[in-house]
Amino acid sequence: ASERSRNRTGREWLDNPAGLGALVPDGFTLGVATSAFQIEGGILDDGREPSTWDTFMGQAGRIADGSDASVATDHYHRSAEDVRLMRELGVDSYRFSIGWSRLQPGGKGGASRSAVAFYDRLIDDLLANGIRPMATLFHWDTPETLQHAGGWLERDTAYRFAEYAFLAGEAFGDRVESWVTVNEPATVTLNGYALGVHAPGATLLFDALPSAHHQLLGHGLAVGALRDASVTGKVGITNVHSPVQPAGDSEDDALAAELFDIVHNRLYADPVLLGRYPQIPEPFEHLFGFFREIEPSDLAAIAAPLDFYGLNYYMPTRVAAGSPTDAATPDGFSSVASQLPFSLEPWPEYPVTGFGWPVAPDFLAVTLREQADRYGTALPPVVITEGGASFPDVVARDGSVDDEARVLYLAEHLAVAFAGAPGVDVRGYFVWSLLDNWEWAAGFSQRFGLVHVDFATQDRTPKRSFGWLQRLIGGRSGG
Ligand code: PSG
Repeated sequence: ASERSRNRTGREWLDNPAGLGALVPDGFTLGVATSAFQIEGGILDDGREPSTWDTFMGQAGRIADGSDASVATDHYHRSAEDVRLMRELGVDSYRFSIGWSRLQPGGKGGASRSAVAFYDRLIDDLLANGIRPMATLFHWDTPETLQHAGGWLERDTAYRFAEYAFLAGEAFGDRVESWVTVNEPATVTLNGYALGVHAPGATLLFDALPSAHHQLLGHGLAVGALRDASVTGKVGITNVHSPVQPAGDSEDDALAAELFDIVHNRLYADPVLLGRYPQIPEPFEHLFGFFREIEPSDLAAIAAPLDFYGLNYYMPTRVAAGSPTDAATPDGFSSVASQLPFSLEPWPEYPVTGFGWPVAPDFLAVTLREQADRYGTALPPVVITEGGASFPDVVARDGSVDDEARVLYLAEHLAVAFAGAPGVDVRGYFVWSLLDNWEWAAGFSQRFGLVHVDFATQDRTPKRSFGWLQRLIGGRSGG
């Protein structure tokens, strides 16, 4: 083992998952997560129309391995097999997303009957197998027709999104246990509109901020639309949180870290939970001019009461003042990243994933405490809606996939999730992901699954982590 991966606390659970299972709090939900565009394929089937990612993945140089998601894991034709895998795994819940341009092709009009039939079958199959459905409405697949009109830079997209949410609520609201309106608006704004490494590929830097506000407004209006559709399930949002640490002791590093914390974390959590945008430090105020255009009633809509707060945690971020010298971001090369007023620094003290992301379970505890400190009683019960890691897994000649590094990752993060933090009611953890899938700009080059997928044959092979989690779930007190 390398210097930085010695003494991993997860080692004590490697051969004793049931021992960790005994620490699962009563009522805690263990689940797995996926998203439509990353797994479904069938992008031209049954009247589905293109999303921004259909367009983006077809442009030269956008996807690391030159792949596209037209087949992905072929889940659109293999959902029954994938539900069987989840039943075998023993999870309580499955978080999937509804494809916007599949349910409502073109982003307008009524629901597609074949799409309703597909998600009906999936939901009914889950329920028949004792797995509670959690549905995400927007996991980045904006209908391309709406993008032609400006996409999330335009206020109108928020209203279109609420109409789509109502359709989904009407169709599935009697059976979905939990609804996530928007997944990671921060990533769409930063990667999609500011840096151009995700769809729609815009490089607007701070001029991307209206896309944040309009996604949040879409979230708030969608909460209302779901309630209007009389859904029986709980309603929440999912934000990705990365706790921020200044690289050094200087005043400039502290200020740069504060700015990054705002654009990555607070800009999305404060309005939802507190009904206001964060205070911007004076040197950066000029970058946030869009605030002056915000209608006051928007914030009331955005702060609609939630039944839970979805939190994705992957890693902390270390921030230094000054522009990055190369323009690589965690999600690819950006031509404009070198114009940012901060740079992201490495974490040499932690082991890293296939993406080079630090494996830092202690910072999951930090981010949970941060939510309690910042939001106090305004923080609803928290569901960790994603956590996981990519590694270059291979199927050995005997058919096994030994992803010990993923087992360690999960053991260490689950232990933190089970322990929780004062002032935070942690209700669940969803592993990203059930299957190796199409990892956005990384294509098929990063594998996050508990189940290995051979993308040529679509053969699914449960990895060591799958068997490990299965034994953890089986070893739960009362489970
Ligand atoms: C975004 C931001 C961070 C990590 C992952 C994402 N971060 O700041 O630590 S993307 C997120 C997404 C899902 C991806 C998965 C892995 O919701 O679709 O496949 O995580 O990248």
